[in-house]
Amino acid sequence: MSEDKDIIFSHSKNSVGNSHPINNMKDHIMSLLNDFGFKIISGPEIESEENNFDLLNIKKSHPARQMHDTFYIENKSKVLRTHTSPVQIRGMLENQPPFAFISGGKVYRKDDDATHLPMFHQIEGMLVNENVNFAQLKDLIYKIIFALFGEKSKIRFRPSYFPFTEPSAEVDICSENGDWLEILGCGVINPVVLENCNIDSSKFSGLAFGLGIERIAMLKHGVSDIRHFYKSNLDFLEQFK
Ligand code: 2NL
Repeated sequence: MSEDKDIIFSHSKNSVGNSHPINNMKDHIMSLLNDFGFKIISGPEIESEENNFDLLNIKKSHPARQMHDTFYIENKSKVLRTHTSPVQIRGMLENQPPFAFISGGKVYRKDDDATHLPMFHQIEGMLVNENVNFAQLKDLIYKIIFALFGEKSKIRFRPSYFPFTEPSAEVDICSENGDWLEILGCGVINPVVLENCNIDSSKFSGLAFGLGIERIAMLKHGVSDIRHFYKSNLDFLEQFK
């Protein structure tokens, strides 16, 4: 009995645990956005298809909805959320603009390789007001990236497509060796999504962005395989103390 105790406590003599690098990065980004004026909201990881897809203008035929991309549960009546957007949908359904919300947490997709995992973390932000436009979105994204990666960051906006924003862009930053690395997606909220959430799109417009926390942590810490974060290897994890 006393021997077991020694074994159990042997490696915690001089240290208590520390928080995980992904949670640290999440807290860091969330508090930065909170300082910018975004209010933190949260929601469940088990979601309806309506909140996760339909209200976001993701059509029934969209490839993301297929069985090999999304975890369907409870007789296919529910999904494990594939992004944090359904939390933003709940925020829109429960509030009248103006508002600015962020949500962050675990999301689930049927992926598994060096840069994708079946569970990863996202942060999403959304702002709805009168006369919101793409120029304000660009300004906000610059401020976020400057705060995260420094004022000297070189940034590029690339046109992209998401069903829930129009226009949409993906944003890259230039690495030290000159490669462009994607770090977030963003856009002006599609008026269809606002109307789906009972917001008058003739009066209000919005902007939104989403980013993957593991991806940012990999870029910032120079980690090339996302799976390192989840192997519980203390030699790896203790580097981020
Ligand atoms: C990405 C792209 C994005 C959003 C997320 C959003 C949420 C609502 C309405 C409109 Cl409720 N948009 N979120 C918008 C654009 C991009 O994420 O690549 N994330 C990793």
